[in-house]
Amino acid sequence: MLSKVLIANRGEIAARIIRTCAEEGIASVAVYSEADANALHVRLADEAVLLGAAAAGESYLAIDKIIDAAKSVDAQAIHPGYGFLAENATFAKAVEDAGLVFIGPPSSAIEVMGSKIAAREIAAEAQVPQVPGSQSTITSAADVIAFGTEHGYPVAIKATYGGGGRGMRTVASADEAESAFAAAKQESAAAFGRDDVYLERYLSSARHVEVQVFADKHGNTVWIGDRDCSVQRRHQKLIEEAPAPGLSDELRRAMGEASVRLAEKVGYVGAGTVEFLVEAEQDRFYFLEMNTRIQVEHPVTEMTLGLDLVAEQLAVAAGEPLSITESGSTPRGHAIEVRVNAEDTGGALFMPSPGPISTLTAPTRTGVRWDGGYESGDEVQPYYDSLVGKLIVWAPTRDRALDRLALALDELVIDGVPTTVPAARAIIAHKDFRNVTMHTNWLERDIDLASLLPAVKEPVDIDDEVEVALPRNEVWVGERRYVIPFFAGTSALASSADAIPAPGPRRAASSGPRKKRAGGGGAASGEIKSPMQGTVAQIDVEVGAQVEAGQILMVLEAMKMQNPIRATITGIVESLAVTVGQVVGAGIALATVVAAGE
Ligand code: MV4
Repeated sequence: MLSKVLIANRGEIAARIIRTCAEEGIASVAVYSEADANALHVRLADEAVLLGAAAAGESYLAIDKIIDAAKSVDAQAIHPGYGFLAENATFAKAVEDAGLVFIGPPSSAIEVMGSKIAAREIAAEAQVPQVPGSQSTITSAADVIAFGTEHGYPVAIKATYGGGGRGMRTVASADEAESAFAAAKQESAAAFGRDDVYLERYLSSARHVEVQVFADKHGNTVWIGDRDCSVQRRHQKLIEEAPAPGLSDELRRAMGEASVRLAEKVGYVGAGTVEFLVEAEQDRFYFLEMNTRIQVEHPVTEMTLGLDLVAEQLAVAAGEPLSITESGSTPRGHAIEVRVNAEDTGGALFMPSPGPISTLTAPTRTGVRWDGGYESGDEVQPYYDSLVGKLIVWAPTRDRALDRLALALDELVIDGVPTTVPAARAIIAHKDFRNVTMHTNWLERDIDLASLLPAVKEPVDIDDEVEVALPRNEVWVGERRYVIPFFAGTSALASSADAIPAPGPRRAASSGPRKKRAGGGGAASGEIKSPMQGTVAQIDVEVGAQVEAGQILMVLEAMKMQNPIRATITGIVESLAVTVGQVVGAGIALATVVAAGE
C-alpha cells in the first residue's frame, strides 16, 4: 500500500484525489503555484509544496520541480490528475526514472496513444473498427483531395500528435483542401508544438461515446461502462452521462470488448478511456482515440457502479489487484454531469470570467454530488482552466435524472462570477437532449444559445443610465436585479462588439449602454487591435469578406482561454495583419475592416 502521494494538479481533481487518499489512509501532498497559495487543494492536503510562479510552465507543468517536490517530502507516488502533465510521456518516464510510482499507465502506453497514427495502427491490430484514415502524416493538400476522392467528403484533417479535437479541420470539398490543410498545420503547431497532420473520413452526425477501461499489474483488464459526451463546444465537453443512452446490449458489449483488446495490446495499466464515434441506429462504432488518464467525467461511471475510480487507481499503482474483476457489470440507474465553468455564456460566447466567488452553495438534494475546486471566498484564477466544479446527479432513470438535474441547477448558488449554468439549463431543457437525438455537431448547429443574456456583475441602477437612450431589459437573479442592454435588430451579441476585456473582474459598465459607435457617420474604418497578449488560435474570415459589426473575426488564445475578436463596424475585411499561431502583444493591430462603399 502507498503511504504518501503527491498530487501534481490543482482545482477540483486535486481536491477529489486528496479526499480519496484520506479515505485510504494515504498522506497527501499538494503542489501549488504562487497564485494558488490559499487554494482549496492546498487547504485539504496534509502537506503542500510551492512550485513557482502562476504561469503553468513555472509550476504545474514544471517536471523537475514536481519530481524534486516529491523527493523532498518522501512521497512514493505521483498522481497527475487530468490535464497538465497527465498525458505527457516524458513526465511519466521522469517519474519512473526517479524511482517513484506514476499513478497511470506505463510511459510507453502514453507515448503510443499520443501519436494518433500509432494509436490507429494498434487499434487495427486489435481489430477495433475505425473510420478510414491516412496511414501516415500527409504532406500536401493534394493528399487531402486524393483521400476525399477515394473515401468521399467530408474529410477531417487532424493533428498527429494532438487529440481532443484541437488542430482538427473539416474539409467539405476539394476546393477547401488547401486552406484547411494550412490552417490545420498552423493550429497543430500552435497547440502541440508539432505540425504533423493526418486524415480521417469525417462523420458529422454520430455520437461521441467513450468506454472506461481499467487494468491492473496482474494481467486483468476490464471494461466498466460507457459514457455519452456528445455535447461539446469547441471540443470542451459541457454535459456527460452514463450509461450512454440508447445503445443496444450487443453494441455496448462489442465496444467494451474492443476497448479491452486495445488496452491489452498496448500493455495498459490503470484507468483509461477509449473514445468512439457511434451510429446507434446502425449498431456501428469507430475508434477515435484513447485517453490515458482519469477523465473529468469519471464520476458518472462511479455513480452508476458504486465505485471510487481514484481508489482503484491508487490500489493498482500499489500493485494490488483490481476490485472489479468482471467486465460489463450492469449500471444501476443513470447519472449526468454538468461542468460548471466560470464563463459568461451571453450570446453563446462562453467568455472566461475568472474572479472571486463570493458565495458557493451546492445543492444538498438526494442523488446529487458536487465535485468542486473552490469554496465561498475563493478566487477563480485567470491562469488555468475555468472549471469551478461538476454537478453530478443520479436517479433510477434518465428522465428522473434530468428532472433532478434541473432542480439541482436551480439550487446551485454561485455568486461573484458568471457560470455556464444557463447554457446547461438550456441544453437539458431541449427536446433533442431529452429524446437522445443529440450528436457531436448538435450543440453548435441545432441549438440556439445565442439568445442567452450576458451576465452583469453588479446590479446597475437604471437611473444612472442616461448617457445614451437605449431600450433595455431587466432580469432578476435571486434577489438581485440586473439590467441588460438591448441593441436594435440583434441579440445580446452586439453588446460585446468592442474589444473583449482582459481577464479579471468584469466591469458592470462593459455590458451597459455606450456611445454610438462608428458606422453611422464619422470614422468608417475599423482597425482591430489585440486587447491582450495571446496567440492567434483561429482566423474565421478572409481578406475581402463582408462582415457585420460584432461578427467574430478570429480567436485569440490567452492562458488557455479562447477570446473572440470581433469586427467593430460592418464592412469589408481590408487586411489581416496576423496568421494562425502568431503570438501578439496587447495593442497590436490584428485586422482592418472598412465600411462598405468606401
Ligand atoms: C471526429 C468526429 C467525426 N469524424 N473524427 C472531437 C474530439 C476528439 N477526440 C475527436 N473528435 C471528433 N472526431 C471523425 N473522423 C467528431 C468528433 C467530435 C466532434 C466534432 C465536432 C464538434 C463536436 C464534437 C464532439 C465530439 C466529437
